[in-house]
Amino acid sequence: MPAAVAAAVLLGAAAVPNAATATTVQTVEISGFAFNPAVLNVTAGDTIRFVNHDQEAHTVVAQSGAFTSSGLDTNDQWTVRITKPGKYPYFCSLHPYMKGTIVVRAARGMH
Ligand SMILES: [Cu+2]
Repeated sequence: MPAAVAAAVLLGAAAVPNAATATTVQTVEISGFAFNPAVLNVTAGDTIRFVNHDQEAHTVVAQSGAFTSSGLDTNDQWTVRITKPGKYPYFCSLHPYMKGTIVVRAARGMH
């Protein structure tokens, strides 16, 4: 099925040993003008979900430009899936003192 293969490559699933396995979702809670946890360790291919519990809007912007969220109002969620291992420091563009880091380690079998 060429179409399915193309879709898998587009999603970076080619690097995941078993593409049929559901992606792991990890959550960063935004509350009190802070990202919790401030440092989140994930595996390549994981999905990171940001949930804003504040009454104030926030955003999630990678310092490298690797990802940029839309504006998150109260109780809004935004997810990003990262397939490339590395350190991803990010901040809130509305409150630049709000900072966090996502550390992405290689999935098993990628070494
Ligand atoms: Cu903010």
